[in-house]
Parts: sequence; C-alpha cells; structure tokens
Amino acid sequence: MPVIEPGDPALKALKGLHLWHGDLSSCSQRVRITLDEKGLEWQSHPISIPDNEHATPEYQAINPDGLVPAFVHDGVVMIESKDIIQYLDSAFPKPPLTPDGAEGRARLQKWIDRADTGQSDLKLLSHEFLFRPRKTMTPEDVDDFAAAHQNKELVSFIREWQSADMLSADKIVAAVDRTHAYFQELDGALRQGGPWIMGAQFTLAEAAWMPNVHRMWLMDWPLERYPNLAAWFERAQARPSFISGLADWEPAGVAKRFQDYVAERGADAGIHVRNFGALAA
Ligand SMILES: N[C@@H](CCC(=O)N[C@@H](CS)C(=O)NCC(=O)O)C(=O)O
Repeated sequence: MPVIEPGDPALKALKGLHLWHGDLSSCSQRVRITLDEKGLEWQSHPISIPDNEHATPEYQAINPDGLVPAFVHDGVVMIESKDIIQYLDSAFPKPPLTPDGAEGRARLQKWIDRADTGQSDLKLLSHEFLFRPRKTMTPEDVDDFAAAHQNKELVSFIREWQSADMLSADKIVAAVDRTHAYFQELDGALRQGGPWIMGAQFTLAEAAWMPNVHRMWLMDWPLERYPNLAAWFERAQARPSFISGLADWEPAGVAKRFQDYVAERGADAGIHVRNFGALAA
C-alpha cells in the first residue's frame, strides 16, 4: 500500500518532494532515476544502511518497515518504491513514463511487478556476493539491531546472514534461477527491437530494472548470456538519469572494491554467483 499514516506527524507539514534514501539501495535508485527523468527538484534525506540509521526510532516513525526509501509529497507519505515511481508518473505526467493504452499499461505493470519480486532475490544475492565486507557485526551488534528494529523479517534475515559464512545454498540457487529466468524474458522482449523494454518509449520499466541489472553486473553476473539485455544495459548506463540517480550516488571506488572482492572470493573459496543454479549449468 503506497500511502501511509506516519508515526511522525511533522511529515504532514512538509512541502515539496522529500526522499529518505540509501546511496546503494536499489529501491532508492529506482525513485531517484524517476525523479531525475521528470526533472523534479527534491530534498534529499540520506540514510546510511551500513550505519543502521534505518533502525533509529526517528526513521521508523517515518517508515514503519524501517526500510528505504520513504517519500513525502506535500505532506503525503509513501513507501514501496514501485508505488512511489508510479505515483510520480501520474502526479507529474511530463515526460510520460507509461505508455498510452490499456494493453501497454498492463504490460508495463507486469515488468514493474517482476522487478519488485526480483528485489528480494537481489537483496539475498547482494548480501551474499557483495555486501559482506561492508557490514561485519558481532553477535552483540546483531542483538542491538534486533532490539532497535521493529521489522522482524529484516531482523531474521540479518541474523541469518551474519551468523554463517554463506547463506543457504538452496536459497541462493532459487534466487539465481528466478533472476536468470527474468533476464531471459527481458532479453526476449528486447529482441523485438527495443531499444527499451516496452519498445520505442523509455518507461518506468527502465527505472524499475536498471538498478537490478546494475546490481547483478556488479557481482559479475554473465550478462553476455543475454545479448539484447546486455546491449540495453549499455544504453541504460549512458542515460543521464542513470548517472544522476544511480552512479553519482555510489561511494567513490565502491564498484572497484566490489569487483576485487568478487574476484578474490571466487578464486580463494570458489564462492561466485556463476557457480550456482542455472548459471553453473
Ligand atoms: N519493497 C520495498 C523494499 C524496501 C527495501 O527492502 N529496502 C532495502 C534497500 S533496497 C533496505 O532498506 N534494506 C535494509 C537492510 O538491508 O538492512 C521497496 O521496494 O521499497
């Protein structure tokens, strides 16, 4: 549900567009890309996930799920990136990021819903293959996080992630296989000519998928297996909103650090996304 009643009543007095977001958060990237496609001015409220700023009472009074992003437009508070980007396209229709016509809208909704489903796979794979060096927690840190954070699903995920050298191989395989299947479908859609997922028009499908494909690219996913998707990603990387909404927010040198970590872990321990599920076949 997109619109929420915030725990912090002060949000209702805010004017203009406000976004609470994380620099590397894929859900935040989606919203920043959409804001920038629309050329909108917005006020930035950065939240550091590595520093657990999403576990403070102040932030959980903004987003009760304690996740980023959270968004306010003239006092109306919204969470859920897929709902926020669709709200933005309807509140600020120029340039349109939704096709005309019922059929196009239905097809777009399918791509947005898939990117949203794919986000939980992205989260699992990112934590396993990229994020371990960004957040090392002692058992006491995990207990503190659990006491501070009211989102029990997130708490149990962080506990599981921090307590083992590797998350369950079955879960990794399932996430890899689903992502691979979505990438194959995207590749098939783009084979019709593109240059964008819905055809000639750049739409919310791009805003929804650019962060997901970029994240998999960071973990050295074999994008060459999906040539049309790989060509789309090249085009996407040159898009001004990709640069301003995603690349410019990445901490300096982070992509190289991820690349080195992925290569070293693959060489030393054989733990690399290409060794799981459909990618290993
Ligand atoms: N369905 C939500 C998911 C939000 C979400 O999971 N946000 C992530 C970042 S993309 C987060 O806050 N993670 C906190 C953590 O990993 O501790 C949306 O699309 O907005």
